[in-house]
Amino acid sequence: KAPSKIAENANDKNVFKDAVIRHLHCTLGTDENKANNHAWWKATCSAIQENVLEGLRKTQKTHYLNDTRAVHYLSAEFLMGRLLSNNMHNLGLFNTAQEALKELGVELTDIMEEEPDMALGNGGLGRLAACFIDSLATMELPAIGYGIHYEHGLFRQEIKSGAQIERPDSWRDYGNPWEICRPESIQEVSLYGYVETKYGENGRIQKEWHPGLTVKGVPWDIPVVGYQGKTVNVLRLWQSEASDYFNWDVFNAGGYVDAQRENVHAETISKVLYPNDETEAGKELRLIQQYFFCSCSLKDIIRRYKRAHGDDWSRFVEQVVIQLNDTHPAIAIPELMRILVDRAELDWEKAWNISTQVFAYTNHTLLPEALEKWPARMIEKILPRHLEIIYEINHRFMDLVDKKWPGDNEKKAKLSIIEEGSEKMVRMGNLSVIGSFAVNGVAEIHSRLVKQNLFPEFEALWPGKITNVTNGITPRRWLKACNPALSALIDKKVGDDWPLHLKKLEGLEKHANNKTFQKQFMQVKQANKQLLANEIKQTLDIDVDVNAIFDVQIKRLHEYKRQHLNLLHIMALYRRILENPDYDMHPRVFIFGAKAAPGYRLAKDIIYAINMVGNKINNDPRVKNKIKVVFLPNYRVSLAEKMIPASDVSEQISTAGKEASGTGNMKLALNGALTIGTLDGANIEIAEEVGDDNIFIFGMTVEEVEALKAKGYNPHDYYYRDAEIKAILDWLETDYFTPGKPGALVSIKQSLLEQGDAYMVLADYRAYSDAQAKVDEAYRDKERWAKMAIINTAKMGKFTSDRSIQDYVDKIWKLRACEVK
Ligand code: DL6
Repeated sequence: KAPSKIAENANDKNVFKDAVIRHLHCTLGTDENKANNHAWWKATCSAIQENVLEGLRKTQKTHYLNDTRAVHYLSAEFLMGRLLSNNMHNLGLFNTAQEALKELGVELTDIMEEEPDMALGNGGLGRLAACFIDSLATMELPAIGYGIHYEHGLFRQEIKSGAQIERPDSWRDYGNPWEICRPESIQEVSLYGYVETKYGENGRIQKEWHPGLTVKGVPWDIPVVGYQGKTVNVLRLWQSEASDYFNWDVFNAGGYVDAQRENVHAETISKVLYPNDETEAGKELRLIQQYFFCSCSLKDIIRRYKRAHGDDWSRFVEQVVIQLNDTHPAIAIPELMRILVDRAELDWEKAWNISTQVFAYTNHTLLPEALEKWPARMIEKILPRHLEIIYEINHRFMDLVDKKWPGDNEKKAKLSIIEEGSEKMVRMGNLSVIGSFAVNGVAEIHSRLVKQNLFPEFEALWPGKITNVTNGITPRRWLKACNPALSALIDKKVGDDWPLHLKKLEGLEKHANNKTFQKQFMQVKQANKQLLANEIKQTLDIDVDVNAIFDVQIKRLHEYKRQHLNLLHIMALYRRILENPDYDMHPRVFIFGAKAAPGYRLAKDIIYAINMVGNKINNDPRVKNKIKVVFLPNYRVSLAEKMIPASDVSEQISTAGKEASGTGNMKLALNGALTIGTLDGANIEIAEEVGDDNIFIFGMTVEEVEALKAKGYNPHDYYYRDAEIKAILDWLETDYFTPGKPGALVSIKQSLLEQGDAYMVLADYRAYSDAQAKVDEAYRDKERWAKMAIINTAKMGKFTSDRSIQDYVDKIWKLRACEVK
């Protein structure tokens, strides 16, 4: 008898129980008595996956039969986190699963903890990609995500004696029940070698690339289940392997050991995610990674196109749009040109015409150190034909620039893809703008700065090409799944379809003054705080009071994000308490989560400082628990899901003009945390939505930052003028927080004084401290705070990633939904 389908019996606990038991027996070869939590988790995933795969099959068939136009989202990072809870919620099976497992003596929340995070990304950029593919599936848009199947995702962070230690992340060691290997779709990728110039018929110059190495790209598919489970799209991640051909050749020649070495070389490509957020590494392997996944993905896209359209390229631009998630996949532009010109033998103009109607590029940062540039000689070594193509693209583009600004060599130098200097560099940002039909920033202010400061000449050349799509987050993961208690309360007030129509949350606004609702809302917050307090106790053995303000800063550690501004203020509060034991403040728990890039010295020093200062404060009886400082190690998606619902205050304190958008700001506000933030990134749009009374904005604006810089910023002015700043910075030089190790925290002071305080921490310090005093005052008025928190949740409708995706569809992709029956 065929087993019953869970999804067709969504409320039938027995069907669910049967499926889980069947997988315990038949997939895992164990039984109910022997199974541990890990086995139960895997069996539950496998039971769910049956339904997921059914949806996937139907979706793929429907898309094929309808010959749909699709978006191909190329991203070096997809920060997916865990999938079980999300998939159950999206399939509407969560409650049934929970009850069914309970009857089997298993706690769903316990087995969910068995799932390793898929941490195939660094931070905002990778998590955005994950939210976007959730929305694409939910909105029934034909889409495929393409990325890299890293064997090791972002490192696991341990804290030893206050300092960050990096450990490998081995997320697949015990298997991943969600992914499917597709050997039938393996692609070959070429590297190194040389280019031969030939003369074909009619004197046509032909280029033939003779590669020095060929590797295999093996696709692993992760199904992406849309909310309510109708469309199931795919995230296709490429894993590198030695090509069979090469291996056998060397092997037959007696070179067994050499063959193994080549194996290792090929497999290294997808071995590990580069852990640098917002810095361009310039390493050969990273360029190879980028090319590897772009080449595999393009070949896959073309294979699919050809299945329906043969060798007729005329409909390619109707069927295919490729979104480049930052410049990491920019090498796809010359790769498509190579395929069209060298392989398909199209004229350059025809090929360029196709190419420039297919690609669109998202910029995620203005930080100079994050704008990718590759040494031309490195590209020449790894991808000799691509460098020729890049030169040709540039040559033709320079002609265009000359037409627009005749004889203006300065313009040419600025716009050129090639940066001349002691070492010729290829600017991937310029290549991306030139090779795309649309370019977007990720928040209003960021897109404005992209136009005004980063690419003003491109804007003059192609007015309208640069546009804005403000980021968003999926409310399925970031409210429904991670905050079940608040979700249930919201359901009662505005109905249960807000996960699809987030603007419906506005219906909460009319209850913001209602005492009963305020109480219920804050009770949920309190309960979530208790869960986080338990986690803190278990992880760090620190007791925190849930009546204190939970003040949370969670994001990558970077000077521009200014975790050290937060730290200076914590030290100031501590000092005020030491000077005045009756110092009046509402108790606060400052909670941090942050990974530093392993080579980023100062970022690691800031983590160390937070831990050492925290350790001192947490154990000083004079503080009387008014302040606690908690650094939760190994910040990741699954930890964020516990921290965000429990937060009262959301720290979004970057230097204005530096944070492109931020998305943590949206997640925290959606869960009823109040933002203390600068007028930066999406904070500005959050402030517009919630109103000035429901957010704590402080500090310099972008214009003020620019003016101060132009005038000449001298951090010493603030150091000598503000006694508190001086005292705190001087404190860092002593061994007060690091007994026996004077100077262990001095690098922070040095960066803020001698090294010039690049992110103007001291200039914003006083405004920040004043804003924090307002937070303190507001929290003491319970009703006022509850009302503000409710309004924050109510006004987050704009920030659903469904809206972002709709903006991409309308402004850029011109896609149509395809209903899967
Ligand atoms: O757009 C997603 C995310 C933004 O929310 C952050 O503000 C921004 O810092 C981040 N950018 C990067 C840049 N990486 N590179 N290149 O992660 O993107």
